[in-house]
Amino acid sequence: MRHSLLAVFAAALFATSATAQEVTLRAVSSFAEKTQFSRNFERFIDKVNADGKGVLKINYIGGPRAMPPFEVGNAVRTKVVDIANVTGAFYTNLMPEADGFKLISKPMSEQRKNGTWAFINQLHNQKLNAQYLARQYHNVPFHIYLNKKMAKLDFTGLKIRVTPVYKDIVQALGGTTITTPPGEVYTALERGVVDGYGWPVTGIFDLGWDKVTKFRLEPAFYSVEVNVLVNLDVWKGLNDKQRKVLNDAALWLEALDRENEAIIKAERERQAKAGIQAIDFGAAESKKFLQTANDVAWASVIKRSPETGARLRQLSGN
Ligand code: 173
Repeated sequence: MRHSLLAVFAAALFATSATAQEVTLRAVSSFAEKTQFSRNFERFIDKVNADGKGVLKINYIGGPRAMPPFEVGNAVRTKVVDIANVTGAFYTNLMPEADGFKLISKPMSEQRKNGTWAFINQLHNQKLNAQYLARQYHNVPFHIYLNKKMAKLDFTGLKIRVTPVYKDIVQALGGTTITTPPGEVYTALERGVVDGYGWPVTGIFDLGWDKVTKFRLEPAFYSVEVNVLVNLDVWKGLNDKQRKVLNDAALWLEALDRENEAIIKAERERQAKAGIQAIDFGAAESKKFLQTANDVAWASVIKRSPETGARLRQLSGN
């Protein structure tokens, strides 16, 4: 497995310099191929390859079968890959502030105008040796899914699969957390290693999790962020025409977020049809939950990154 992988990357390296004018970028996604949070990135690749004919091409190596999700950020930093589709939650080891991106839910059109994009791009330049090309899914929230019914909004006695996205709120409400990449969620549920998991409102059918999920806890919280990152040396080595192909496709990709409202509505209906019941403790409890979720997440970000975390909070308006 390791050897064949190395061969793929080595072959791709040679391909980069194959033609004088056209540049080929090697891409990976931190989510499984053809699933919810890879799909738009794959559309982006198709668009780049159509619009960039003779100028720039993306060679999609694949998802977690090609590279473990929690290694993707570092692979961009070290130029093991040139471009990647990855959530900040998977590279908080390199950039603690990335845990705060889930708290920024303004549309990207606004973030590009009010300095948020520029600030986050600077963080990526400095800490990840990367260009922050695009952010997707600002209007898709997360949930905690459960297999045990709760009597009140309290995770005491429950083991919940998390990433950094959900860790603080689950612990704040008494739960035990187990961090895993998405590829291990099904087995953990099936074997009863966990009683529930954090995940966005969309995408649970992709890997068959509906078969091992009984409840969806309300309310929805935070904001999904899946970013397209380009290694900074690669970015600087591109000419204006090549960068324009990527930048134009990035804006197009961000605008796909307009589709999310309808996708979320359909997904909630599909969950109901699959027998997944909503657990809802009402408006007052939900409000308290959202306040706690917001407070513990900012406290955690600002504790680890006092200055940059505070600046992020200011830009977020939350
Ligand atoms: O739950 C996760 O793996 C996670 O953190 C995430 C982040 C963005 C989109 C989907 C999942």
